[in-house]
Amino acid sequence: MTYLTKPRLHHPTLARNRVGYTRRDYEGKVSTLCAGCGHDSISAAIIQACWELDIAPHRVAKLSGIGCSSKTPDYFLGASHGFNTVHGRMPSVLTGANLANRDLLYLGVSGDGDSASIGLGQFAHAMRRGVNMVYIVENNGVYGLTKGQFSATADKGSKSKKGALNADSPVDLVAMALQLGATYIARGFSGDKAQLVPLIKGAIAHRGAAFLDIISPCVTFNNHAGSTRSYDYVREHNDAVNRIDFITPRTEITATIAPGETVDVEQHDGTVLRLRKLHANYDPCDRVSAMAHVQALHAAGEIATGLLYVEAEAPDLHEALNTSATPLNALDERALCPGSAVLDKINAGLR
Ligand SMILES: Cc1ncc(C[n+]2csc(CCOP(=O)(O)OP(=O)(O)O)c2C)c(N)n1
Ligand code: SF4
Ligand SMILES: [Mg+2]
Repeated sequence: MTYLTKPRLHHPTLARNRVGYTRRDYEGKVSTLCAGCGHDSISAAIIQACWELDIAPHRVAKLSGIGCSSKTPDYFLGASHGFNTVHGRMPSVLTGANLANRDLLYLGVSGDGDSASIGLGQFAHAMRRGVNMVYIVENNGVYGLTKGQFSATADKGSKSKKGALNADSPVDLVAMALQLGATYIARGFSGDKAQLVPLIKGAIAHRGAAFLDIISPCVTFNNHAGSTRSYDYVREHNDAVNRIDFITPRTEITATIAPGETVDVEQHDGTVLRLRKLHANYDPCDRVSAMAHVQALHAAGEIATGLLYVEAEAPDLHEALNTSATPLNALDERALCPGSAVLDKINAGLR
């Protein structure tokens, strides 16, 4: 096993963002994934989004499960907190960390095997609880790390590299996230960075459960004719419902756009998601019609991408549980252990 590190020196004139970091400060170790793997493009998009949003790397916690996709947090944000959990258990570890300290940005990175098979229950409960997080599934339709078995998201009728037919119906994580109550739901493609970076930025700015299903071809085991997750297939069937521009309060707006062509959705922090409509009747604020539209496109063999649903002013889990606004590690002993009189009161309230 090799652990390659990148040279620390960089050109002194590299641009710095508002918190003083260069783009290189958001990188991680050298990737050990196959050359051309879609997952590496997603890492690059995460790096770009965090650098452009001026997020200090030490304010981010990256969590993942097991798989090629779950290895990727090692390849970006090398100065952030990280936790590589066991297979399919990222969502519960992320939930616990978030409850202990709500001040960090929680970035969960998973695969279609990690989230749609062994971790399906964990995925579902993190969505329905509204955990404030960005949950990314790098979806290639196979278990890449264990040599290319069909995953639960593989389309019925699609073929493996050796020609075997997948007879099972797919788990559509976007449809599940819609049904379960996630409040920011998008689908992107690792091969379309111009679409992907603003989708990630919008998810970071969102408060609540943000889910990104990113089609990410596995060049080694699932990039052949007969696969519905190959670069060629996704390019030919990518049907974007909208194009998103992410606008911070300080962004200078230069383009003039005719009314009716765009919808602006303002999020709780003042950022605006400007959506240029590509499907005239698509309403990303209507959960039920979004579900019908996405499934109709899937039935027609198309892959709906773009910002599929957003509820801009969503409550998150902390609000529902009325938890302490101060991270647990910043509470003093008196607050953490307020004495037997308080305990007696709690016990009395439970009788
Ligand atoms: C408890 C457990 N069961 C099975 C495995 C074997 N295993 C490792 S990765 C993986 C699937 C990974 O697929 P996915 O999440 O889609 O990631 P990819 O490699 O495709 O990015 C499996 C089944 C494991 N590591 N742990
Ligand atoms: S096996 Fe597939 S998913 Fe894993 S690194 Fe290689 S191309 Fe990527
Ligand atoms: Mg996979």
